Formats: sequence, C-alpha cells, structure tokens
Amino acid sequence: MLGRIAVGLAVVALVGCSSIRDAYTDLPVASRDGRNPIISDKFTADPAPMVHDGRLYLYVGHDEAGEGEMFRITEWLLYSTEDLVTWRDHGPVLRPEDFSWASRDAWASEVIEKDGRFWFYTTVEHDETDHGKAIGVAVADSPAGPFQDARGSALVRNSDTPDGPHWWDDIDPTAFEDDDGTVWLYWGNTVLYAAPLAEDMISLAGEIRQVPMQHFVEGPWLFKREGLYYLAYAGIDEAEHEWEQIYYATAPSVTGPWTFGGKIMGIAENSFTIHPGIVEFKGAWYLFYHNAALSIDGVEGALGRRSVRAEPLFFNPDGSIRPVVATDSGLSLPRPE
Ligand code: FUB
Repeated sequence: MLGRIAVGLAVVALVGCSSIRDAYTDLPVASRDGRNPIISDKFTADPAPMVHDGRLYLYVGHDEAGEGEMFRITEWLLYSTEDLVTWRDHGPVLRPEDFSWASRDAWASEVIEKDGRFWFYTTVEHDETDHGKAIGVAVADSPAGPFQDARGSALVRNSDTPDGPHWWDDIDPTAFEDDDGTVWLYWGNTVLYAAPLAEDMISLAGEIRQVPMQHFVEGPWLFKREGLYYLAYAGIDEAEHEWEQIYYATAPSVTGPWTFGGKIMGIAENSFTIHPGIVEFKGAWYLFYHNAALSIDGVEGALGRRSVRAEPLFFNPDGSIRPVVATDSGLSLPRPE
C-alpha cells in the first residue's frame, strides 16, 4: 500500500515538474529543427528577440504583402523557445489598431522587461493630424501579453523630429536599460536618433539627439557585453552594394562616442532590407535577421514577404564581432568552438 502511494506521489511530482519546465507545451509547435527560416508557414520580418526566465521570446512583424504592394504588415506575432530548436507559436500579440491614434503597418519593434512589466516599443503610422511614421508603446504583465497601448498617444511623432529627412524617419525603436536604470531609446531611418526615457517608460526624459553613424539606414539594436556598448544596424555602403547590410559600432557608454566596427552580415537573399536583433541566451550569443528566400505554397518571397532567421554570433577577444554568414542550418547544428 505504502509502495503504491509512493509511486503515485512520484508520478504527480514528475507531471508537476514537466509542466513547470515548459508551461508552453499547449501552444502549437511552429518549428522543431532549428533550421532556417525559423518560421516557414508565415512570412515574418524584423525579428526582436527578448530573453526572460530561461525562455527566448521572438517578436516579429507578419509580412502579408500581395503582388505590387511594398509592405502590408498587419500584426506582431510572437514565438518562443527554451532550446532554440522547438519554437512555440503564441499567435498575434499586438496590432496597429490597438493604438487608437495609429493607422497601419506593424513595422519594427523591441520589447524589454523593466520592473516586472514588458514594454513593447514599436513603429506604426500616425493619423492625418500629424501624418508620418511614429513610435508607440504598449505594456503587459507577461511577455505574451495581452499588450495595451501604454499612453494613448504616440511616444514620438514625426513632428517631434522636424529636421528629419522624411516622414518615415521615426521608425525601428530599440530600447536598452543602462546600469543606472535609465532606459535609452534609439530609433531612426537614415538619421539615427536617441533619447532617454522617463521612469514611467512612456515619455521622453530629455532632448532628442542625432547620433552620427556611418552607413546608417534603419533597424538599430542596442546591447552591452563585457562593459562595451554595441549598436548593430542595417546600413548601406553604396560603394559596395545598394542593398542593406548589417553593420555595428561600439562605445564606452550608451551615449557614445561610437566607433564604427565594420560589417556583421552582407546583403540578405532576395531582400533589400535586413534587420538585426542580437541576444545572449543561456551563455551564448545569437544574431536574428531576415531575408526573403522562403516561398509558401507557391507564393514567392519578396520585399514585403520576408522570413526570419538566426545564426550563432561570436566575438573576438578584443570585443569585435566576427562576420556571420547566412546558412540554412541556422541553429540546428552544435555550436562550433
Ligand atoms: O518591416 C518594415 C521595415 O522594413 C522595418 O521597419 C525596417 O527595419 C525594414 O526591415
């Protein structure tokens, strides 16, 4: 009798453990081999990885452009993994219409955790009263949402950068919490902007400054490693190619001065845009990006039908980043030494 009770308790304990180990097993599996592209049943773009509590969350735009359309990105999708091989599909977690003041297009974003809440900084288009691309912020108590507009208006409007080159220069926010707790927002298109956020996370606490950055076009991504600040971004060096490639710069502080570091990755297959998202997960670093090489049910990839991918990322002893080659094997192979 006692033996049976002990076995029963052990089974209960095991079931309990596995559900704690992966509370996401009820979600559909989107991908289970670690190969590229990570998601093959939808077109996805602008990867924004975020690590929380031993799990990697990957926010992406859902690319749905038809023939002759440049972009139609109707929602932000979320995938997550705990082993970089099996990706769970959380479905859509935010849409442009969740911002009552915005009109369309789920352009690039980044989500960060601060004091137990998850802040989703992202690009939408403002309505006619202040037409142009704008940055919104949504918030949730869990990485998977539900996210809600955190301020009811744009955090950055086109008119906040009146010297900007065009109406889409306020795009692609990257948010980074510095050691003193200040969160910095960088964003831009052809001009790179930076400003500190206030403690409320939904307003700017300082002037918007312009940051000179060689070859910069868009998609900035801030991170820090071993005391050095990094800014990866999509840029164009016309002497080399008319399409975007991934470059980076380093600095001793989050505000610079920035030193150009070189190229991380060359042009993306079949895509003028490329968009870096860099993250450390379980002691190793990864580069997320997109190309447009995937076809789904005979629909070919294109500028507005991209696919998100990932590769291991390596640093040299001096902190410089080793160039990364796009592969089909992606994260499926053992990480080379
Ligand atoms: O996906 C729309 C735009 O294309 C993004 O905001 C840019 O970074 C580029 O990838």
